[in-house]
Amino acid sequence: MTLTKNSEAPLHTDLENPRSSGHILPMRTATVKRTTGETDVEVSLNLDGTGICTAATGIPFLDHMLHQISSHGLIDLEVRATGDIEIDDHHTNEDVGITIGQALTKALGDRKGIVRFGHFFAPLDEALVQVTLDFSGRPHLSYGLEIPTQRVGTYDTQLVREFFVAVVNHSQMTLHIRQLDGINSHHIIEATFKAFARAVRMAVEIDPRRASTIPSSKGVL
Ligand SMILES: [Mn+2]
Repeated sequence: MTLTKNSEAPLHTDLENPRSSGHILPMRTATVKRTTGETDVEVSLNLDGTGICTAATGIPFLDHMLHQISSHGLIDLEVRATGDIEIDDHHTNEDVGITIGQALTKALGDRKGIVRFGHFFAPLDEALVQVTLDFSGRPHLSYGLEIPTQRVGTYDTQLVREFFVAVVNHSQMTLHIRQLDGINSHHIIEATFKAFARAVRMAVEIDPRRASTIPSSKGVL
């Protein structure tokens, strides 16, 4: 469940790590707790992490996907949720998405210095999914997945869209998801989360040429 990696990692020099070149930047972390009549969710994340993940939402397939976000996004992510899964997974799935979106917003702060845009094509065997995103301040989702089965394990595949709607609305992200190929539902969804993770990683990187300005011609995101 929890992966740690550190002891063998080489030390970065100042030249290799833009976050340590010139000025010292704090780790971009956030913790958000959200409680409703339906769910209780706590998310902690570190955008400058190494992919350490604990995911315990009560929805095994969602946990598997959260591990993709962490591992491929190099985001340390801890998600704990209890919800009314005796009804179905809908509320818990959505509220995990909302809380992750809020944690992203909190960790990014004023979004100074970030690359802002991110994109990635992820293959997983026969599946190929493209994710393009922009931490624009304007929530928008274009969702182009055609998942062929109603369920993967016990997970309702309609909830993939619900998860990303929640993340988009609460991180104020513009997100386009395109499925270029794929037959197997598990592969299509997992390729989506991998592509999303890599696109987020690209977008939240600090651009050393941008220094600490806000990446918008309007001066605000
Ligand atoms: Mn898998």
